[in-house]
Amino acid sequence: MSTTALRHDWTLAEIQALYGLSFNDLLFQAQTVHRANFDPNEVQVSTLLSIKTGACPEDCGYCSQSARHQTGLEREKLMSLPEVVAAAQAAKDQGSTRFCMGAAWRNPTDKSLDKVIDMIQAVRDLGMETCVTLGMLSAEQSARLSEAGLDYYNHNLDTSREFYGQVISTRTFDDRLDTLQHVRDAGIKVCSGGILGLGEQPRDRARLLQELANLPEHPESVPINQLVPVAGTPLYDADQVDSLDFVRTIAVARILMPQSYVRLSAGRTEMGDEMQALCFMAGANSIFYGERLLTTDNPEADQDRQLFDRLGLHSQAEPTSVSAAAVT
Ligand code: SAM
Ligand code: DTB
Ligand code: SF4
Repeated sequence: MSTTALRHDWTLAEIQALYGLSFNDLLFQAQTVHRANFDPNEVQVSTLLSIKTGACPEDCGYCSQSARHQTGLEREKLMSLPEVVAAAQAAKDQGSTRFCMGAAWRNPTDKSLDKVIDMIQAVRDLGMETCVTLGMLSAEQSARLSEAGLDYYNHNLDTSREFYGQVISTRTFDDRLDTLQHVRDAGIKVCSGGILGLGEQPRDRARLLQELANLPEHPESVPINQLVPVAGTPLYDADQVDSLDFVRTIAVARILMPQSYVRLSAGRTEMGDEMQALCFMAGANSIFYGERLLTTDNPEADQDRQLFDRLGLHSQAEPTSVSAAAVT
């Protein structure tokens, strides 16, 4: 497979021009880039677990876990190590290659970080890749996670710099960039993307992708979430994103960041097989697998197995290293 040159100087006009292509031309370009860099029928499969749920001091307008929104979500303290290991083993048995642990924190305390580090080491011992998303990190905390062998840190930019303040007021866009820099400097792989359907304008989507693509290094993983509307959150009634505009965003992300995994992330329960097929055609090559995201539902594992079968897709795991029940 040949590879495509990586750029970090995309202009907004260039990105808007990609969005403005006819749908077929955009998807053809995205498919071409995808095929030059990846096996087009292979999908990386991660499983999520919420290790600490709810009561978050941040006010992200989309999130079920903010203490400021009345969403009826039950709060749960940090899970125990054996509970986490059991969930990771179950995910591995289903064919997942990466285990992503999320905590509803503004930032971890050093004491809670000790406990998360034990979890990371135990999940690594199962032979899985590890990812955590714990909120803001200092340079020192990032270095500790790196020493523990953490593979990925998830920290989304979510939307454009210009629209950010209308979604979250308790931290700034630059706070997000600072954490991404700490993670990168510590040598951990970066997972960073955003959410569509927050009421943003098409320009905000282009600006989000511009921000991600013009980081000094592209995030290795770029999750594109469709808002899962949660009753009680300020963005529950936000305008939905048009499904073809969502597919276009996947395609533009693929073109801007040719060697990154683009994850078709939250929102799949609302998407039909046809829309997901278009997203894979546009260059998405990663999903969350398993019935639960953090606090909301994801498609049943069975349904995803059928989807992979229908599309002739296979998971990144070696067929011999996963159980008979694994994703094909
Ligand atoms: N508290 C940490 C943080 O915000 O960085 C980690 C957990 S947070 C739930 C991880 C990401 O999930 C958010 O950045 C956001 O992009 C995504 N997310 C949260 N709620 C969502 C929703 N209702 N629909 C789609 N994506 C959502
Ligand atoms: C990401 O971009 N999406 C995931 C993961 N990274 C942490 C989270 C999706 C959360 C969807 C809403 C919920 O289940 O609470
Ligand atoms: Fe807290 Fe993360 Fe939810 Fe924001 S997205 S409220 S930081 S858990």
